[in-house]
Amino acid sequence: MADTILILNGPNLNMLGKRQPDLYGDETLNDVARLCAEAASAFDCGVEMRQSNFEGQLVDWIQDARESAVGIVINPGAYSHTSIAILDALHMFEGPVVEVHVSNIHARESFRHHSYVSKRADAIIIGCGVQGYGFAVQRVGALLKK
Ligand code: CA2
Repeated sequence: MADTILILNGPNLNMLGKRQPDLYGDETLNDVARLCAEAASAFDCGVEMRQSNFEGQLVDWIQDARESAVGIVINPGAYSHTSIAILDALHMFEGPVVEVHVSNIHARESFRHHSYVSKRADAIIIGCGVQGYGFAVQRVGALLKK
């Protein structure tokens, strides 16, 4: 079975493509899943796409990834700016972790400028729209040296 990259999405990202297209674009999470699968196929990996509005669920999935995934691409949404629990879970994951933000968080409110997750991320992709997920998957591939 192909190695799996876990693509994790935090709160409200299920609304991608359905609201605020000026800020987040018009592509849905399903479109993002297709984009990521295409990027991962270039280095013989598959992807598993997940989204939750619940912090503990995201923590559980990150813990599970220790057994089931070779890398993680994560857009923690608003939990980026608040969640030490997600940071702690990512510290227990040994593979590459790439953080994605669809919007340019540094051009937005000051409370979005800091991300706890960035402390663990091997790379951070910000403000590239949903295309950033594809870049993130490519970077995971490079870090896996595939
Ligand atoms: O820019 C990003 O990707 C964010 O992680 C998105 C989060 C926000 O809290 C972060 O500061 C930056 C919000 C996700 C909300 O997603 C929506 C998508 C479409 C419509 C409404 C919300």
